Amino acid sequence: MAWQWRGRDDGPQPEARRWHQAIHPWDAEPAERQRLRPLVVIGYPSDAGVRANQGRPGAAEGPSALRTACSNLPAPSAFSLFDAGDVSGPKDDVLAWQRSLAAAVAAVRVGGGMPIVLGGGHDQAFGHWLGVVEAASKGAIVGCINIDAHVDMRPLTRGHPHSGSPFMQVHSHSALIGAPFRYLLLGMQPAHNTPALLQSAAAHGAQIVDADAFTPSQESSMAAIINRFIASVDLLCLSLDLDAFLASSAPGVSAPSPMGILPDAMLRTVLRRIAGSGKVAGIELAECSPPLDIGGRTARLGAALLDCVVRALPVLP
Ligand SMILES: [Mn+2]
Repeated sequence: MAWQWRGRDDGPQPEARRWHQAIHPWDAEPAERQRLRPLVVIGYPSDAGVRANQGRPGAAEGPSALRTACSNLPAPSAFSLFDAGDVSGPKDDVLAWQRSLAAAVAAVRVGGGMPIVLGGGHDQAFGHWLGVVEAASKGAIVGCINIDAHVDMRPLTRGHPHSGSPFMQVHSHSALIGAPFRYLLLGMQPAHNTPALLQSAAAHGAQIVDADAFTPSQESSMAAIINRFIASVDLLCLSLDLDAFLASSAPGVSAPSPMGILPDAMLRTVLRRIAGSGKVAGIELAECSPPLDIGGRTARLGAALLDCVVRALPVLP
């Protein structure tokens, strides 16, 4: 993978630096890692799961567009930045891609870093979660908060995972290892999920909050739901599916949401509440599809979401 980080250069002083000036390969010298908590980018350049879910392809190009969009973000002063490169897998073998991502995420966790997965089809969410579980101490409860228009708990297709099934895989694997299933979905669009899918997800233990809750009058009940969920887990994977957002803000996704949530102050409050909990063990941006984007705005939204989350992360792990 060629180095993709380049952008505007306002000089080397710390307060003028941008991501592209601060970021290093993850195999850089360990001394640099120890000074500040490392945030480590991992690319998941696959739309195999999207194609298997009959979606519009293009998310394989997501990681490079997101790196470009993040290049000019102001560099955080409280964290060091690294790029561990892209994971890979056989073209259509979604499970192999997920396993490859899990190994990369686990390696970053073991190395003391916070993985930031740039995707890629939302099937990545299972690999992300699995990697955090594999690196966590035995018995740790690893929950998922997913901001998404869709429940993403469809059954597998003849045993094969796809971009609509990652949290069903999290459920199955949790049962396999005897761990409780903790999944909170925020931003669900009733128009994009049948009652059967919603009932099935709820019966499996998913907590579902629909998009209408993203309004100031619901802020305190939303805060209570999020706080209660966070109290029920030891660690959290934060999944941000760009198709949760209003299609004019995020046209570059397989399945745009004409009535999606706004990337407004309410959303930022929710992101800060989650990130500020101190339990976030991994962050992912999913479904960025550059061939379907308009002027790069979806990738730029992804970068802005990441900036908001990173600013709210506690400095100490
Ligand atoms: Mn999704």
